[in-house]
Amino acid sequence: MTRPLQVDSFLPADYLAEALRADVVRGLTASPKELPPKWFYDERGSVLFEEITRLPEYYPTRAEREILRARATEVAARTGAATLVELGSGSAEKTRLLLTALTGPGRGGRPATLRRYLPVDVSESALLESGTALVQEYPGLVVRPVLADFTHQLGVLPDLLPPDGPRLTAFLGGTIGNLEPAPRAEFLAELRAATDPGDWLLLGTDLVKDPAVLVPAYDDAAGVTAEFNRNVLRVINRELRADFDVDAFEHVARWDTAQEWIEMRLRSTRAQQVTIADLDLSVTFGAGEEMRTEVSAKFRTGSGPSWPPPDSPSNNGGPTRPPGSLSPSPARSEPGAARSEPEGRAVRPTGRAVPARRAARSRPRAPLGQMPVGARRRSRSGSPAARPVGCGTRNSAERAPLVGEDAGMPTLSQRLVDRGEPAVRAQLAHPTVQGIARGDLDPGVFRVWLEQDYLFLLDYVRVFTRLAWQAPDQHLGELVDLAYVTWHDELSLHRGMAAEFGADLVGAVKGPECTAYTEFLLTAAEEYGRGLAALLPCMWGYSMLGRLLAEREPSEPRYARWVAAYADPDFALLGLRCAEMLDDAYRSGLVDEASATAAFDEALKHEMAFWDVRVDG
Ligand code: AVJ
Repeated sequence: MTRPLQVDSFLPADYLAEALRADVVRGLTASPKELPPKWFYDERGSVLFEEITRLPEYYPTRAEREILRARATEVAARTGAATLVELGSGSAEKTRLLLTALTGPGRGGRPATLRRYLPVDVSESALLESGTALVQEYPGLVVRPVLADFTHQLGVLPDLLPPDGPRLTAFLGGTIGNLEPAPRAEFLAELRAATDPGDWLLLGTDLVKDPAVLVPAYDDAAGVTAEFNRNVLRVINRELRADFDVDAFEHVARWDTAQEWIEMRLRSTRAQQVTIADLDLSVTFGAGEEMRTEVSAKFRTGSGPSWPPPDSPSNNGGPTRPPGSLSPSPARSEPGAARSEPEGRAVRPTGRAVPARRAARSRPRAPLGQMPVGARRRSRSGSPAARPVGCGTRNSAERAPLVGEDAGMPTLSQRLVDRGEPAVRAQLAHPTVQGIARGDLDPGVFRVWLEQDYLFLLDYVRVFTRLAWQAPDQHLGELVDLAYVTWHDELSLHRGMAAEFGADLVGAVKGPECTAYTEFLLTAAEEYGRGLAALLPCMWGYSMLGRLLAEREPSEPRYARWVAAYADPDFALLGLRCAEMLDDAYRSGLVDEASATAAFDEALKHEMAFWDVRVDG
């Protein structure tokens, strides 16, 4: 069981060293100067990138994980893949979502289809590390790591694959956005040549959206991306004995409206000369001279507007939706937002020396879709992500719609959310909410709220299960998951806080407000569509309230933690999932607008009243 992993290597011994030399000579003698992004990822760069994926501004990783999580089962069912090839597998963290779906029992207990997994990467250490873990986690799965540069060596793959069933090639993380149009076309042509009829491609890409969301994702407030950008200079200093003064370069991130890509650059803060000893090369930088280090292209779907519609006169306008809306304001940075991505422990950059091999880790990371805004439930394992492009599933921009389907027509959930926004804002005026914001709320009042909300949540979980019972097949898993996530994560939040506030969760008895709300919800949930509409005020409303409160930066630590939990983008994602199911239900005629609106409105009233909770008698 513990036989060592065999890595198939297709990289000539000095491949990476030679590639780095060639790229640096070419890039630094070009005008304007440029360096390819693949050299960011030595060990320190990889850690910095991991940190980027947890930044509040960097939505792509969370979005992609969320999508993968929601759709992996569907991908497994549609492709029936016998082999999963992953290009630029890196730590293969999100891959587990696919592996689990492809190896677990399928719908109706159909047998698992996946027999082997071929991660392809230029980092042997990354291949060994993740491969070894996967062998343990997925007994019976053949893991066959391939050390190769997928931008030039896709031709080696067909020989490694016995023709025993369809192959799924996954290229996630939005890494394809690093390729400019010409090399991108070449890469896709190579990929096509290495693909047989009946094979599948799962491509994760980020979509064009409001630059007010895009730019901060590449220019975060904490300066992590700036450090990541400058890291390429450290790599060259170390690997090629150069003398870049790293601190004399500033990070620049720009949205190129015409190309629809983000450009990262390093700007020389003064005139300076740099010597690269191993290349016998000396180059000068003028004061203010900029060198491009990365493009990250964003895409549009063929079938619908993402942001803004392709024929829109301007790419620079503000968000198209009002501030309370569910979708496009996504990553508007949420001050108190906790970075909860349970799968990634917080790792600090170590600055440890890096084995040369690792120097060029081409990781697939990233993006996809838009980060929603607005939900109450926390996701158990952060969120997955990637969007099948070749799979014929609807793609995220089409779903993203909460922004608006069919030429800008808002969806039902969007109409509801727009309509409900004032009522959520009105909650800010409630004395209890004010007390949370100011930090001087009587802990006794909060304790009662906590006990009541705990009792509320128990029934809330039952609402999800009641909806799951009626759900169309494609949403059954989603609703079971929402039930579980609420039961597991949110109730643990309450249990943790109960200890701090001396609340008695077990002995508490429902008060009238709580009873009225839960009775209403449980009744509404007897009808699938109505039930989903009734859930929205709680899921989306709490997320919005959390974000509004986070902006006020509550000072009392216990309240601040509570606020951060609800302001967390992961809660927002759960609300988005609920909204999508509602929209599906509406489209398929399971609910009409009038009854959804009535249920939504009534739930909103209960939300406000819930701030008055007290115990009977
Ligand atoms: C890993 C290339 C997809 O373009 O978003 C993150 C890299 N650069 N922040 C991206 C990146 C700056 C990332 N990719």
